Amino acid sequence: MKTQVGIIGGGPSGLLLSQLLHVRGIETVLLEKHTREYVLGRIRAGVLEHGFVDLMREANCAERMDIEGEIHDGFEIAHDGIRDRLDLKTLTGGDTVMVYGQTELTRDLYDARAGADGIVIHNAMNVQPHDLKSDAPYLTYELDGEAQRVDCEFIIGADGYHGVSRQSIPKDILKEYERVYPFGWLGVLSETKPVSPELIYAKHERGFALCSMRSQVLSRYYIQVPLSDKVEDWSDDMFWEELKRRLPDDVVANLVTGPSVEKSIAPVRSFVAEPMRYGNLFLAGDAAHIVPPTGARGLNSAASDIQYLYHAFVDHYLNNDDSGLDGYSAKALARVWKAQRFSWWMTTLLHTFPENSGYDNKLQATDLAYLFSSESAMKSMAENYVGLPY
Ligand code: FAS
Ligand code: PHB
Repeated sequence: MKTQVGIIGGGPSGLLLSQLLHVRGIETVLLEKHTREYVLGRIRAGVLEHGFVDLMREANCAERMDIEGEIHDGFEIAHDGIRDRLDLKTLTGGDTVMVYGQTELTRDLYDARAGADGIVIHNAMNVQPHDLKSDAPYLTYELDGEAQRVDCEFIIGADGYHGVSRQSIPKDILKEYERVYPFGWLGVLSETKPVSPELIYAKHERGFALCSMRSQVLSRYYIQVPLSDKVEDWSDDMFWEELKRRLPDDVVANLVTGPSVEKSIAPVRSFVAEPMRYGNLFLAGDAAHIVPPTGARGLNSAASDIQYLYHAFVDHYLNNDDSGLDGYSAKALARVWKAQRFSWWMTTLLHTFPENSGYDNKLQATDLAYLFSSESAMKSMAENYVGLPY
């Protein structure tokens, strides 16, 4: 098989790029190791920057999102028994975020690829990129035990943190930066009415909590738990009781609990791999970077990589201009590191750190008090949360 751009990974990064390039007449083949159902079964992000929303519209994939997604003008931070609101729309001069689950946008992207007869190959096993430094790189994989090959001009590594593409960059060239946090996020999805119309991030001495949602009948809650915890340690009742301990009384009064339809513990870590290009291999999304979910930057950082790659390939194929491809790694990393910084700052602001000294805890409380005492500090948080310019 021959194509212009070979893509490894059928998560949001790979699918969004495949669909955007299709809209501009650029051919792709996408190889995904799991089934579509397996990919859609992973419960992940929930908050989209306005830039991501615009990309979904440019990919002709936003119809359901624009109907079912919810525009949020702000969110709250609960601390010391009270709730302070960050008015994103006012602080940024009109920018907002969209609450629409990653599962749903991935479903929309799969449907769009199928509707366009896009080549998305599931159960592609042992995908391997080859000849990355040549002008004729190619992918091999096995399908139903049969060896297959895709000849392409470029390869996109959109295969997530555990994928094969990052491993294909020589160790003496690849630099990796990492910070592992001493806790995880225990998340529960419940078919209940959200406790509040907007998200509530809670800072509490027992640990961080987050009240989020997927719709008006599907709520998403998280609590910070020790790294040693296992999901089987937590019954639904134990989860709800601990969440209540970390929320202000007036929030608890509105909390509707119910059986978990999904329950999992996500590790909290920061990771960046540089460079994001090696020959004709380009890394995008979680294949190149991971952030703590606190700042809702993970999926949104993937979107900015895709935006840069989309314009770079349009310029290459339609305008005979390679400046976007040549500048991709530096440009993408500049924004990736700003998302890393914001995610680290918001995680440090709101979580309990067992090894913190009394002085550290006073600084943390002061950081929060300063935030809500300063218009400039709130503007800074707001512009990062809605998404810095691409
Ligand atoms: P993905 O990991 O989503 O997709 C990569 C795809 O490549 C997968 O489908 C995988 O099966 C496939 N693949 C891997 N290796 C392959 C191979 N060798 N061959 C073929 N295919 C291969 N972000 C937020 O903003 N908010 C959140 O609350 C949040 N929660 C998260 C919870 C968890 C448990 C995780 C892991 C991530 C979370 N994230 C969150 C971040 C998440 O949303 C990612 O940013 C997003 O999935 C990135 O999308 P992709 O880059 O497409 O990577
Ligand atoms: C979610 O709804 O899953 C979510 C929302 C905001 C975050 C993290 C996760 O910062």
